Amino acid sequence: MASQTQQHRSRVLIIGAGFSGMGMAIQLLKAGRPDFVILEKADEVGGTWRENTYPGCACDVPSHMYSFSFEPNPGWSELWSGQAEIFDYLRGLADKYGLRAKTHFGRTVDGGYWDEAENRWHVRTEEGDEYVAQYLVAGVGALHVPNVPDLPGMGDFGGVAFHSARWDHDYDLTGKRVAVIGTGASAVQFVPEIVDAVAELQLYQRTPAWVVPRKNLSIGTRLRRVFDLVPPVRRAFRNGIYWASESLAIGLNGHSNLMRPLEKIAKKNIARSIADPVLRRKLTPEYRIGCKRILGSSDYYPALAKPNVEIITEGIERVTESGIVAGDGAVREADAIIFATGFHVTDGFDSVNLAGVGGRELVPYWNEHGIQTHLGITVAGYPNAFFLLGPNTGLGHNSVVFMIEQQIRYVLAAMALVDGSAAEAVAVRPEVQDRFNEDIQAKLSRGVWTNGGCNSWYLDAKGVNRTIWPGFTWQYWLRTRRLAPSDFELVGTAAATA
Ligand code: N01
Repeated sequence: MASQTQQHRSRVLIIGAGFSGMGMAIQLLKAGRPDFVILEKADEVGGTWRENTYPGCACDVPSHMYSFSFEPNPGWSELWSGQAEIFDYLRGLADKYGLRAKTHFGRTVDGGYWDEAENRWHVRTEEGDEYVAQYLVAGVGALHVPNVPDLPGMGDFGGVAFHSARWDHDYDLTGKRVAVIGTGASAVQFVPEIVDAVAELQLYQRTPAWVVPRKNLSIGTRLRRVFDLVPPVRRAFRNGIYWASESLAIGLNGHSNLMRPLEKIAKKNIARSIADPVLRRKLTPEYRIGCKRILGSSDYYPALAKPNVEIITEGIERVTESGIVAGDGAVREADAIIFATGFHVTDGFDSVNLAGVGGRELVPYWNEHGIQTHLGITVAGYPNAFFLLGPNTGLGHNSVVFMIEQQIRYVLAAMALVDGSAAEAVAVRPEVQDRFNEDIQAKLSRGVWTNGGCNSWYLDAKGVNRTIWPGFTWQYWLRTRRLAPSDFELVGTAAATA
């Protein structure tokens, strides 16, 4: 129920209580800046790890790396932990730092504007509240608006249908004929989990994924004790994972021939499980590995080889009341349709449609001119507004939590710059932002994400890569390590015009 309209004021307003927002909140507390509010649309913290609960959901980045360096968890039970354990980690952080008391749950941000007279952000929520803050930090994530394709006839379907990020746990798949649409990271994880329960699994594949073998490793209690008691060992373990992951960036960044051995390994992964040469060909991608996210599973192809599985590559013509008609006219009855069709990536920013200086709205401007930021963190014309895991800071090879940490440090440095001046705000200079974008787009044009011969969510509708950081993560660390005051204009005092 909508609460009474209220105005809330704080120094900092954080949007989202996932990894980004919580990390920012913790570092604000550590920096002695407790005057902040977190807005969260749901009723619990955790972001993507609260929303994605499909069977087999796990992170494909090792947990010792996919966690905050300042909040290690020596107790991870597996190398690649499952959703429940990551969600527990995040909830534990909320408890430890008292973040729930600072979070306004059930608040969906509807947009906001920069008040140039007051030098404050005003943010509206769908529930009718208004939040006013000097600093705005958006940690909304890129992968949270489910993409459910508008298939002809979908409205007629009489069965159950849901998206992988909205898994219907009340619906028992046992003995059902289940159509799965999509073969990305989500499908590769849940298909092996449901295959034995369902009567039929009809897998609609538009483009095959590169899937390298990967068996999870459980971390035994003895090793966990060592990690707990001897932090340098845990740190060495984490560093090992970090540098091993970084080595992948050499191939992804333009030396794609270096990725050939990985393609061979992935092809062997198919060959080991799939005897039928026609099916093998269907499952073998024709684009370069790394162009789409590289997936890891030793269970996926064995699942596809089961007799109750059919892989349909002829596309989808329409949905009927009782099933799906494929592109070749074949009709398959289905009790349920599961969309593993990913997310509307750039729409994720719609919730932060901010009107900056001169009332310019960010989302229409980006739609017209393309998404541009400085370092994925700040945007010219939007004083004191910061993104965490913003455009062009996603990764195809390492932990985004590492990126978030660098961004948080940068945001704190921007706040310190304001504190050390007579100004109320800072805004990145347009020419600095332009230079940054020219530089990364030039680098991206050499990388496999842009010219690897595939279409992926890394690219926008015009084929421009607005998602991936083209480089090593240590290069990002280097670029964000120190904020250059000369990159920013001071806003809100005589100093701004001096
Ligand atoms: O989504 P995706 P996802 N008709 O966009 C197909 C992270 N993640 O949820 O390739 C038919 O990758 C689409 O086909 P095509 C990770 O960053 C991480 O699986 O576009 N098919 C594709 O096969 C990941 O990259 C983890 O031709 C349609 C699939 O649906 C990101 O989230 C786990 C279609 C979508 O794949 C997204 O992964 C899960 C249509 N109209 C997610 N539209 C781990 O850490 C789309 N498709 C392990």
